[in-house]
This record gives sequence, C-alpha cells and structure tokens, in this order.
Amino acid sequence: MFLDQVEFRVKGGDGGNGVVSFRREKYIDMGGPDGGDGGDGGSVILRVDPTLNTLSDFRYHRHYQAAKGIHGSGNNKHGKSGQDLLLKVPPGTVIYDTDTGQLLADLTKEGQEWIVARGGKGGKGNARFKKSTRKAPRFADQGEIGQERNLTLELKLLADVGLIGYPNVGKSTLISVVSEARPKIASYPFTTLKPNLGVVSVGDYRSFVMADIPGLIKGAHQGVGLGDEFLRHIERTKLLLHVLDVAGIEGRDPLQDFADINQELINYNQRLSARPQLVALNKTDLLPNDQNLVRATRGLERVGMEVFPISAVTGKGVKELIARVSRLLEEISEEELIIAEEEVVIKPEFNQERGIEIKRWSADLYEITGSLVEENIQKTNFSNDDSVKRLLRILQHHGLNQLMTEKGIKQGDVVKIGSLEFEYLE
Ligand SMILES: Nc1nc2c(ncn2[C@@H]2O[C@H](COP(=O)(O)OP(=O)(O)OP(=O)(O)O)[C@@H](O)[C@H]2O)c(=O)[nH]1
Ligand SMILES: [Mg+2]
Repeated sequence: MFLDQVEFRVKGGDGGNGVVSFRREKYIDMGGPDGGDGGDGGSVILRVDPTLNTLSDFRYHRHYQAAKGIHGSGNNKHGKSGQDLLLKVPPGTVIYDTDTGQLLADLTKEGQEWIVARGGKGGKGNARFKKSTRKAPRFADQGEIGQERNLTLELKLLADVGLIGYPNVGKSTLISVVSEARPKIASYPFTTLKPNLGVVSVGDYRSFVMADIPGLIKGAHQGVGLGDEFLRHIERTKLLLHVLDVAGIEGRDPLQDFADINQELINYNQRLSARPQLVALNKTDLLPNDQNLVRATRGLERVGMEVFPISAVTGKGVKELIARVSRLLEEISEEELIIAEEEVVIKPEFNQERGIEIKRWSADLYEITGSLVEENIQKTNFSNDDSVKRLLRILQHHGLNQLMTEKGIKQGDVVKIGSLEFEYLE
C-alpha cells in the first residue's frame, strides 16, 4: 500500500557503424579513405515531472527503446545520432536495477534526470584511421551496442503526517479510527512491522495522508527494535505526530519515552528532529485521576510542545487533534518540503573500471573478457582481418601479453575473444 511499483526493460539505441569507403574521382586511381562515422545511439532517460503522481503510465509497457544511430557513409558523411527517449516520472521515484537489486537513483527534484540506458557510441569510419604509415585503412569501427537492463521503479507515496511513538502506545489504533487503514492492533509491542498509510478526510473534500511508523525505540538508529529502516519514510513528511501512552500501563514514563524517541530522530538525522511535532497523550480513558496527565502536559509544554489528550479507543479528543493537524499542515510552507527533498541519493554507476580479465574455462581453454575488451569487441568486425588486428593491438597496448603470460597461457592453448577463437602462438 505504501508503494507504487513497476518493472520494465530499457535499451539504449545501438550506435551506427563506421564505414569503409575510398574517394573515387575521375582520373584518380585510388582516392584516400572517406568512410564516415556512425551516429551515436539515443539514451533512455528518466526525468522528474511534478505534475505526475503515480507510475501508472508504465503499467502497460514492458519495453522502452531509444533510437539507433545511423551508419556512416562514403564521402565522409557521418550518420545521424538517434534521439534520446525521455520518460517522465513523478517526484519521489526510486530506481533499481531489477537483476542486481542495486539502487541507481532517487529522483525528487523537478527536472532531475537520470540516464537508465546509455546509447552505444557510433563507430569511427575508416577516414579516422588514416596515418602517414597507413594511407588506406580497410577497416572501420562498428557501433557499440546500446546498454540494456531491467528496471524496477518504486514510488514512495508521500505521507503528510508521520505517526511516531514507542511500540504499543496506540499508533495503529489511532490511524484505524481516523482513516480507512486497518492495521493489526494487539496488546503487545511490535505488532506493526511495516509502515501503514491511511488517508484522513477532514470534510470539504480535504484530506491528508498519515503514515504509522512502527518500531521506534531507544537505540533504533543503531538497529535496535526494527531499526531505523522506516525513518526514511518520515523524511518526506511535513509533520510528526508523537503518540505517548499517558496511562503508562507498562510502567514506562511518557516523558522519558518522548525524550528517547526524539533522541533517536536527532541521531538519525538532525533535520528530521527539527520537523514540527504535535503530541497526542493517548489512553486517557485508563487514567484513574489527572495526576499523570497534568505532569506529562506540563513537562511537554515546558519544551514547547502542543499537547492533545486523547483516547483512540473511545474517540475522545481525536476530532480536535485531527482538526489541529489539518490546520497546521496548511500553514507549513512548501519550503519545509524542500528540506526533505535535499536527501538525494545518486550512485555513480557507469564509470566502471576499465580492464582486461582472463577466465580459464578448462585446462587449455581461456577467455579474454573485461570492460575494456567488451567495449572494443562491439566495435570489431570479426569478419575483417584489419579490424581484428586493431582489436588485438588495443588490447596489447593495455598489457594483454603480460596478462596472458601471468595466467600461464601456453603454446597451443585455445583463447576466445568475443566470437573469435584462436590458438595461442608465443
Ligand atoms: N484503553 C485504551 N487502550 C488503547 C488505546 N489505544 C490503544 N490501545 C490498546 O493498546 C494496545 C496497543 O495498540 P496498538 O494500536 O497496536 O499500538 P501500536 O502503537 O500500533 O503498537 P505497535 O504496532 O506494536 O508499535 C492495543 O491493545 C490497543 O487496544 C486507548 O486509547 N485506550
Ligand atoms: Mg501498530
């Protein structure tokens, strides 16, 4: 209920191939190389559009592909690049690589973009390979294959109000009486194991979203209780509603609970602790007299808290509390929200280390792989000797020979690179 989630596949456009071509002119027997480059493939890009609030546009599409680059042609004509494919997502969209589970980005700001599948680079035409020692290169690069991956997008539904408080104080009971949410309620701690969301209607078509954030206890930021996992959910709330058991039925002191939970917020994130907070003193129906209530109210008011005595079970005081929450939400400026939005997690992902790796498949069968190899294999036309020689030259330049020696590859062993298999000769 907390999440809107979709999965789909994206692919960047393949780069266009470079071309092998030579100038032909009247009376000139053999002109110079004039093969143009292939165009780059387009990328698939996600961009934040604040007018969206669900991921439902993605529900019915399983595959998105950006345009390919056009192949180069003779007369030094370069192929056109493929267009990027721009997909709009609502703020609060978190992107994961489905296959590795890796968090790629957390998009929150208007206009923020993230490339989810890079287009392949166009291959160079043979005109680029001309040198004083090589007047007539008979090879060109092929375009790189566009990146392809499965994505999972998650949208965290934004809650306006986060319900916090020790286990068993009545958070779930409260959300169940003010909204349609029906979380489990029981008289033992840690009944609720995951945050629940409820929409609270306040008449006149107005409503706000409340989240029941369970599991907070002293030490939560160090992983005690359910840990701090759910604190992430309240980073985007505007207001915290702190529920205390004023009857202290488990012998706990509500003022101490209040202090402990706030200390956890500070430990987790200083800014979170500065979020506006109201206090609900719950279970007033169990109070034999006013003593606890007066003491707690005084203690809290002394630290500047606005306090509401309620009973989630009988409903006493709940209406007043909700009315106040609703009014306060309207007063909280948008600036407060921007604070929450600063927390953007973006992990660099495309700058993997370049490299060559040698895998041993059997006693005399090896494969040369690694990012540098993959990248250049894509550019290589294996049916063209010159193109293959160029590949080997590049790899040798990056220390292939030494690596092969280190790995103990010997005369007669079979070595694979891409679709090529050859016998190793020292
Ligand atoms: N008498 C009385 N009991 C209440 C009140 N509010 C909640 N309770 C009881 O307190 C117990 C715990 O309530 P929950 O709503 O499950 O508490 P919680 O804060 O969600 O607890 P966790 O999910 O374990 O964190 C239940 O037995 C409720 O019936 C109240 O206002 N008065
Ligand atoms: Mg609960």
